[in-house]
Amino acid sequence: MAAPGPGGQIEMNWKEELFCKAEIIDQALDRFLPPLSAYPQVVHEAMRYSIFAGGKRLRGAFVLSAAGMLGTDENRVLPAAAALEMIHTYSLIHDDLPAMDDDDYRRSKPTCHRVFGEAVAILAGDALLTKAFETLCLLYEEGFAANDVLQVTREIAAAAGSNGMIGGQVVDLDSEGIEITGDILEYIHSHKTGALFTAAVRSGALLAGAEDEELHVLSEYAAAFGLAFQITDDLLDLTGDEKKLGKKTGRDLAKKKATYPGLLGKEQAGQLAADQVKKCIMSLTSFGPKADFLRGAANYILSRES
Ligand code: GRG
Repeated sequence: MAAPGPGGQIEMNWKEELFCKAEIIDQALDRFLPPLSAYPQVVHEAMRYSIFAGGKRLRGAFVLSAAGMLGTDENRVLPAAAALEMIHTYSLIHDDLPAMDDDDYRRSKPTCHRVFGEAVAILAGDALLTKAFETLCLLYEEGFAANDVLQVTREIAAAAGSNGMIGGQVVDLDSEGIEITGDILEYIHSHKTGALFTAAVRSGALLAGAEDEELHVLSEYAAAFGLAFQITDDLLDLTGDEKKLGKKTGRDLAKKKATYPGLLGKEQAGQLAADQVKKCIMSLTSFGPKADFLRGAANYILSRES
């Protein structure tokens, strides 16, 4: 592991905690997904290839952390954490397709369609999305009330759909090569990236029986986190290391995509990301040390390299 950066020991501890959560989520994904040997094998191979290609598991970790900090056993919310990671991976598989971003590498590996062909990649993405909702039903078997399982399922579906991530992706594609306003750019980022982060913290919190005020605070945290995360994603596309990122850089410029560095310049975009991180930290004050994992996640954004 690299030497501690500006965040020092705190950042190291946060990374270790993320690593532990990611391992538990990976084990759950392995249990919930059909085995490689299940017929028809090719689609299960493609689903597993992309899901186990080395994602950071931030969205799943947010579910665990939000539930854990409100007193619920993190293991009980694993179906929601796994479901969010399945939806996230489906979105990456589809985003990489020739009809969208047309990328050859993702998570340091050839993209799903480069290995399995476009048709299987589309179907593997579809299968991950539908498997996510089948997996969410397992929350009921974990003893959560049907009403809460329904509410979480509804919020995750909305976050993934045309008023959430897909909406953001559509406006993003529509905006290629044209000048757009800051409001439209914010719509793209908050829907394409922010919606799943918001659904992740809210799902964990809802299952843990959070009060309305707690849900409100966590939604504010996730919105600021999503924006800061996406701004640094845009900055990394300009200045990041392809090896560490595991994908090609310079894609936004080549595709004439609207980005914060494009709209504001690199320095101001970096400042906006830093402001959002401060907002994240401020929003968590009422939770005290219980929210240290979420605080660590916000601090990590500014030093992230992948
Ligand atoms: C195709 C339905 C559909 C949606 C695509 C999420 C998305 C919408 C496109 C991905 C494009 C992109 C690079 C968005 C930036 C933010 C983002 C989602 C980055 C990747 O998330 P990480 O860094 O990925 O958490 P890992 O690999 O660690 O899981």
